Amino acid sequence: MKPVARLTLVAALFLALPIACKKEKNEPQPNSPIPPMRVEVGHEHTPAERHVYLYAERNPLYEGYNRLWLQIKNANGSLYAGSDVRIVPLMFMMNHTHSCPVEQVSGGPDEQGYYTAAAFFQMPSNDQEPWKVRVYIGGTDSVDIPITVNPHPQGFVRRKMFGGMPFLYELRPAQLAVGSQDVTLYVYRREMSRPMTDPAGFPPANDRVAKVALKTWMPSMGHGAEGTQDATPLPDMPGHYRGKLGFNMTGDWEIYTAFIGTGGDTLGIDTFAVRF
Ligand SMILES: [Cu+2]
Repeated sequence: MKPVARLTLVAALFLALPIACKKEKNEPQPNSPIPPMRVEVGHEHTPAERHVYLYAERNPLYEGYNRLWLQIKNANGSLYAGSDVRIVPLMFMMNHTHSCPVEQVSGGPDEQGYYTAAAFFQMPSNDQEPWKVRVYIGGTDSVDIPITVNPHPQGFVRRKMFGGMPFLYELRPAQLAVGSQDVTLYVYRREMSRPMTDPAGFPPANDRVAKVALKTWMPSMGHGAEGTQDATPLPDMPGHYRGKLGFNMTGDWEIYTAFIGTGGDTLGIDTFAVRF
């Protein structure tokens, strides 16, 4: 190596180092106590002339699990603080309308007037088939807030039949990098006895899925990696499963998932391809 080239390489390494550290610092951690960013995704007026603001962690939204916040202002500008607010996301498709898994608004707002909820959008919206978040306030007042739901960039939001029952799930690694990485799976199912316009028709899958067995594999080199742990249910977070993904080098990896039933049987399997 020529001295100049070596110098350039050393300089590049020194430049890359602080960037790498900084990036790691900014990665959102699954159990971070720091509240996430809130961005407005919609604002509509109700028949009772209330202003309803819908917030999420990003706009437009992506398929899969999204935390949502609402802030409601009365006609006189004061913050609404009732404990009687709930949401019903609806997708208006060509041939039918359906809802999705929801973590319902519970109780009143925080000190700044924000109500907290979450929704799992199982498919993206398009020009003819929009998603709307219907907000009910106090039993008589309601409004639809149109939202845009983009396709998941890596296709990690899936709908599949396992043993005749439709399941909806997302695989969300905290980060893709060498090491043992936290991964969250959001897992729901279709409850056929409930209408598909009711979020209760899409309950968390905890009554069917005991855990999600995980394995990482690098097909091009024929090896796996240490540091993988099966995803098990998070206490008090129905539908959320947490595990670890082990990667021992960069490149193309496959993540094998097996949904293990409460009786220890395998309900279904799926594969996710990643590259980093
Ligand atoms: Cu749909």
